[in-house]
Amino acid sequence: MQRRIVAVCIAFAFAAVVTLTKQHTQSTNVLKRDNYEHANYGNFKGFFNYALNISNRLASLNVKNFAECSLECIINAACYSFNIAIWSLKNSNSFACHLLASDKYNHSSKFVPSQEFHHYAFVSPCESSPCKNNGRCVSLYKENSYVCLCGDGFSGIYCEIDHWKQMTTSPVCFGASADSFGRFVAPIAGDLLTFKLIYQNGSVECAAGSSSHWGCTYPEMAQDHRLGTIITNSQSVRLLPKDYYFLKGVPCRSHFYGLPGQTVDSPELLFDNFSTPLNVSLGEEFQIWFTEDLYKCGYADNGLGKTCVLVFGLFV
Ligand SMILES: [Ca+2]
Repeated sequence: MQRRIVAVCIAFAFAAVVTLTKQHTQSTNVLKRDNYEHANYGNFKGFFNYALNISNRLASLNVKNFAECSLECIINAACYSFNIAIWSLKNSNSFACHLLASDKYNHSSKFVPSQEFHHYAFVSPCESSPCKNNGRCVSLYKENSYVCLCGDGFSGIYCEIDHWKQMTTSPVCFGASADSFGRFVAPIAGDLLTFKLIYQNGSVECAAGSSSHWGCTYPEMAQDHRLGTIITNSQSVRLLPKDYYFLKGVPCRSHFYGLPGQTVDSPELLFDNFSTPLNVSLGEEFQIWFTEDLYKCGYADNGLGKTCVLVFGLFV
């Protein structure tokens, strides 16, 4: 007869560690799934009145209690967390139990307060937020370890190496009319992948009452092509974004563009990458323009407001 050993440890948030054990299994790891020995265990941490609302639900069960839901998760090789109902189902002593194929570290935006569920996840080394600079932490539960997936411009085991260089020591401002472009010069030489502008203050206006950090909120503008802030060289020739991102075929509005993940009021404006890195020399000038001002297209109704930014460059 096959023997199944199951141990469940629960570390409640804001409470002492509680252990529910049928037969306790000593290990430093938080999770073991062994189909050969049928020895399974997992250490869970509870997040009360929270739920992970992701669509890839492995199973929706009705269980008698927390322990049953946790055991179902442990023995399901694809399960890494679960939501369990706070209240029992109507006219029943059972609780809804949702087994999930991922965790809150991979879906932090879907981890939300809940009046209906508590959330439980395997105790993770990602809980201490080891990945810097918005790097994504991926738990390796069986190894009791993790890896950091770094965003553009960062590297290192903890994404601690920052390849972004600040190119301006004080804010640069640009407006939307009267040739009110901003100007900055490269403080170092090197091969540049792209720029990003960090919003400081102010706004630009593409029409009366339509102001924003980077673009145009005029209602008739296409929703996905509303950005109008561009980087040029010292001759006012556009460098970024590349042609690909601009609206095609509509006079004047074809000077506006869309970039994935960027909106007219993003706290920063991250441009696309140069097709090949741009070789920049020390002291080389660049300009920041509002598109209607540069191309003299639809600029007459623009206000005099200016957006002020700090400029960063991503060097190879
Ligand atoms: Ca305008």
